[in-house]
Amino acid sequence: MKRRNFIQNTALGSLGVVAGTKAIAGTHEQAKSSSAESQLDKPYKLPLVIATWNVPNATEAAYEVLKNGGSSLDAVEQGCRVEEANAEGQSVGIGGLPDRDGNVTLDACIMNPQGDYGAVVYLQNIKHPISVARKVMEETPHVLMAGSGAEKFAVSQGFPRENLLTEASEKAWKQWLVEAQYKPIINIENHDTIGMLTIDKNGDIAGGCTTSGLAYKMAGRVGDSPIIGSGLFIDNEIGGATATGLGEEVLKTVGSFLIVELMRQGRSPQQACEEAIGRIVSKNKNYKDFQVGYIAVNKKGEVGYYSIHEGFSATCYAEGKNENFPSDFFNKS
Ligand code: SD4
Repeated sequence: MKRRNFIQNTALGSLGVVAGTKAIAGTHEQAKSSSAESQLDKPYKLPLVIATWNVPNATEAAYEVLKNGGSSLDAVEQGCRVEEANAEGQSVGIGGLPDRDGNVTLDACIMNPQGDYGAVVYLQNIKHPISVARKVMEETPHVLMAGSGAEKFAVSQGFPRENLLTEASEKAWKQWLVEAQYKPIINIENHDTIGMLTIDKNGDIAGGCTTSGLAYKMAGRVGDSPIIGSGLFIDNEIGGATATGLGEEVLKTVGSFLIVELMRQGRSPQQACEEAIGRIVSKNKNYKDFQVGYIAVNKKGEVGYYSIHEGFSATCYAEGKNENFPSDFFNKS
């Protein structure tokens, strides 16, 4: 099933797929579904790729690199590039929905097993921010570059400038302008960010996160996706985590760093994702109005995924199988 259809078919508010694990501010009450159990309670054999949402082409591209003995860093870059190049995906790369002034602005970051980080924010006219983020990490003395400076740097590294506003996204923006109300239809329009975690056969972990951010955001707005510790965090001794959803809430709780630190203290990836979602829920009376989803892996090849609302999923390619799993979620009411 295509990602958007999957998201629409499991729209926010409908009930049921799984019996849940409730986690608020650190308390856990385990009651997992059978589908969650079969995937969440055993470590996968390495190599392994896991990504947010239903992105089989992206996980396949990443797994291909790992299968051929490539590094987790190369794998995550290649995987993320697949979604960036997909003009139909309206939250990543080309075809991303613009800000309210009509600019497509992209955010991305990448981390390698050595703990190095590179990121770009508010990048325009360049289709592959994940690769520019890698160049920032590898070719500059900096870790984070923004706007026109990042664009100039990308061009100097050989990235072509191109128009990222597709006809479909321009049409959607013009329609939005009629009322110009900023009310993101959470879980449908704004949650195709790809966050990906890869572990190579030696157990070395890398991660990437790339997005066009929230549709019709204010010009200049940057979300969690390119920010270390929020949209993504890797500690090769422990594991990694990445986020999708309302970036403002992920930023306020430094979600991906939190998950890795919880795993360091002994939580499984699943428990850590649930606790990080619990942290957001416990701090927001209006948690029913927005979605956040996390995925995580640990060094053993165990995975976890969890969200506030139904509709989130994770794609996992391991042991020769490329599968999409609906995520368990907090809001069962
Ligand atoms: C952001 N977290 O910019 C991103 C949005 C997202 O799919 O996940 N979009 O807040």
